[in-house]
Amino acid sequence: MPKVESKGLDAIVVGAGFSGLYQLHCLRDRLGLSALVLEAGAGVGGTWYWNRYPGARCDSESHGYCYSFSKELFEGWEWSERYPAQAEILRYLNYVADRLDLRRDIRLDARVSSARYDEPANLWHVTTEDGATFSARYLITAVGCLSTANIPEIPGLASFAGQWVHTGQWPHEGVDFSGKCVGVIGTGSTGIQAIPVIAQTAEHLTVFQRTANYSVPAQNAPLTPDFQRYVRENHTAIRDATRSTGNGQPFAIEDRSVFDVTPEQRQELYEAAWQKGGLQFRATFRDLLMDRAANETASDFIKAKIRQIVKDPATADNLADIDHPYAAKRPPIDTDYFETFNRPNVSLVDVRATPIEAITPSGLRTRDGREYPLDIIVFATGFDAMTGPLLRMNIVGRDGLTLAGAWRGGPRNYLGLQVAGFPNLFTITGPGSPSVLTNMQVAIEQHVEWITDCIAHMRAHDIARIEARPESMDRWVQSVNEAAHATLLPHTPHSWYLGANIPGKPRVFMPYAGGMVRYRDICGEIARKGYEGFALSR
Ligand code: N01
Repeated sequence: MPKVESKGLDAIVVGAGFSGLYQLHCLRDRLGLSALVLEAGAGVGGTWYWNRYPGARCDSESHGYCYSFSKELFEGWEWSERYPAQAEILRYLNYVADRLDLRRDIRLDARVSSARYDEPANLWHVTTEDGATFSARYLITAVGCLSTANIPEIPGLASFAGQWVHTGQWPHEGVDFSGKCVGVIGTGSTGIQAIPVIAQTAEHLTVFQRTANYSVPAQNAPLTPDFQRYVRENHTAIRDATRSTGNGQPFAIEDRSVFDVTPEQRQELYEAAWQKGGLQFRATFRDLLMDRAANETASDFIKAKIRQIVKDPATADNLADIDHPYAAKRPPIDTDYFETFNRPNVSLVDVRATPIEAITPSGLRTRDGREYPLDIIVFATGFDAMTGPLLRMNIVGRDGLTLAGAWRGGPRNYLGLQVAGFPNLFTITGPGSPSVLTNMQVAIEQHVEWITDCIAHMRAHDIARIEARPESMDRWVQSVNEAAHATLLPHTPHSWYLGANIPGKPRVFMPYAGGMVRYRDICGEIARKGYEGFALSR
């Protein structure tokens, strides 16, 4: 018989990363509700708890990648680098958990295995893998968008005699690459961060690249005392900046077209952006993601850089043979990624031309019959993004409707926050919200605050249930599609934004591409109109 751990809760929050910690604080300390966080890991931190691979760091700048809701919290922490590394972000989240005294309402090692809505009782019953059950009026998922590892089904993996690891499930004790032949599969943001670091200690590193990728130098560096002081003294200005830009970053996209300047000026602007580094490269012109010809100027600039940096012409050709517009997939930023291919211990294999056929006891074989002896295989193969973490919780709503059934043709919801048939279930940064197309931190705060205000409204007006109306979902799905199709984003056939990295996953552009400012306005307006488009009942 499953143990009933708790019946008297107001809310259950799933996940203790950036979203779950803030949601717990809002529900418990602002609304005075009883709330419990169920977290699969043995510690808080979410993404930053799991992704401990070498080179893991944030690609948003540190002063914009932290909570902004509390001046005290903001001023009580000092970042050391422009882009904080995983260990520093994890320390930061532990600092937050302690400062807000959150741990007493977080249950660790508690992976949710099912969640079922009980209509007569108007409760969610949640079960964890160890068989414990919990019940609450509200169920809020704070499971992140990129937390379900994608380990491709390559024949023979079970026979591999060496060690294999996925970057999103990195062993806490680390992996020793010294003296080892290592293979990294995948050249997304993760592979691009990990490859240069692994190459420093591996005997030999073979990179298996299926899709060549753009990358711009991060130009990471320790923060100067002057900048640290500026951050300490400018909490409000930084918060306002991140809340006023479409991408939630503390920098704005320049209001000029690629074609407002001469080719020479454009080259100078790109060169300056390259030297400055980071995601700001994308902000050089306003039309880079809107217009293919505009985008080609940035793509060509980066491809030329790759050819300048990489000395072996065949390797340079392979790395620069990029088949999609710049930033139409999530644009990585790096430290010495292309330079790493000049090392004598690093080689590149094009697995689009010769796909991986099998993993053997001693390594990996490609379709041309070549064998690559390996001691360690690193899967930098990404995630079943956005829907994966939600679907694996086996959520069942009203009348036995499963979330998997409701989303058979792809995710459908209202504002990325609610699904018809699942009353009082809220999905922080769910598909259909800006999330991964923006600075996650800003998207998370907006969602948590909206959900908190919504629950406060329900309690103040004696409303027992809130649920998206089906017709609101239809309209919102259409808005999400229109926003995506106004950009170049849906035109990359192998993008995880479309679910294309997972065999059999419906091809639906998942995040909302209309920008954070517009999205915040829409959500605010809907709330002001008494939660228009939602069904509220007593
Ligand atoms: O995953 P990805 P990721 N055989 O899906 C390849 C965030 N992030 O972990 O493109 C061979 O982007 C796949 O090839 P293809 C960020 O939002 C943030 O790198 O599908 N190759 C691709 O090259 C990012 O976008 C930070 O053809 C296979 C790679 O594996 C998101 O996480 C840092 C394969 C997967 O790339 C995901 O990035 C890191 C197969 N069977 C990540 N299957 C920050 O800095 C897949 N691939 C905050």
